[in-house]
Amino acid sequence: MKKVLLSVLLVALLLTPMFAQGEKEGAAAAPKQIVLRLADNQPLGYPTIVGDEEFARLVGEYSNGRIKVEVYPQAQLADEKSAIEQVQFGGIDFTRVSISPLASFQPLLNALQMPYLYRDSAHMWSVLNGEIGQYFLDSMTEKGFVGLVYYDSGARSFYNTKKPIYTVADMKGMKIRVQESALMMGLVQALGAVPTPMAYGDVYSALQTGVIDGAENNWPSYDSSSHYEVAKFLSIDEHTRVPEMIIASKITMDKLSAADQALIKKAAKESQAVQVKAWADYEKKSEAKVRAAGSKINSISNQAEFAAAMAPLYESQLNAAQREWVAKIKAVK
Ligand code: GTR
Repeated sequence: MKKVLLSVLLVALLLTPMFAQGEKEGAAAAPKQIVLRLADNQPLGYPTIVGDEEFARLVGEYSNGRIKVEVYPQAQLADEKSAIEQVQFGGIDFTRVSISPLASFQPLLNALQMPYLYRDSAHMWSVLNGEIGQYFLDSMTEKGFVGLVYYDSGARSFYNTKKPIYTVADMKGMKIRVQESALMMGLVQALGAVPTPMAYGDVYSALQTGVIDGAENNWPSYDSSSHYEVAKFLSIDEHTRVPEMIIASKITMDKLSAADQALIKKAAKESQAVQVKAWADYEKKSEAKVRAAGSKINSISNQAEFAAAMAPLYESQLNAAQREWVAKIKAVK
């Protein structure tokens, strides 16, 4: 009996390392988790963040939790321009940005954000979600990015600390903050005002201390940045619809399998519906909030006057190829 027990023990002892070995091999074969970072300069709850989070959720779902996208809001990783630079050299995997600063990296994009280009939001979405939009997403590859999806960003108007703007003459000499974009500088100059390019996060104090007189943005940003607290005059001229985009680093994407690249692209495209819905809701809430807070809001007297003042930008800021794209965009029904 003793002998039998001893041999059982011996066999068990001999087998133990094999099992251990087997377990280890099993663990090594399990798919490794991939963690990717996404930078956004807007705060939690803002519609672009709602979109980013939906994108992250879908990537998690389609990869069965194998790929995790971490969303970093409020410029925690970098301000908008540096986030784009870091995505270009692979330091950050994704960023959601306005195409204004992105056009410094891919100038073709200016054709998508010219003043008074789109008849309305429906026209813009037909362009962006059609062949033209896809061409521009694909054009990001030659600059080291992968263009994934467009997000809504409404229309931009001017606001300032001094007075309501009714006519182009009212803009004369006003110091207006713009995004880091040659086109936006030109646009403000075309109105006789003085453009000051500046990172988004610095605008509040620049308005407060009088370094600038005003800025321009959409309803949700005017609200969430608290600019409405210091720049009480909002004059609705809706000079541009500037789409936003999630871009991926080409360096990151090239390291992934074709299947993983495809699921990331699919997740990004599908997140758009949630972002657009969040945009519409937030826009209404922001308008109600800033009105209740005492912002003085007016419409400019004549949009055609503003459009005429900005019309020369279609010559001075665009090359022949971009002008051809503008013609194609205008022809979209
Ligand atoms: C917002 C946009 C930001 C940033 C900002 C700005 O509408 O969502 O990404 O571009 O405008 O004016 O800097």
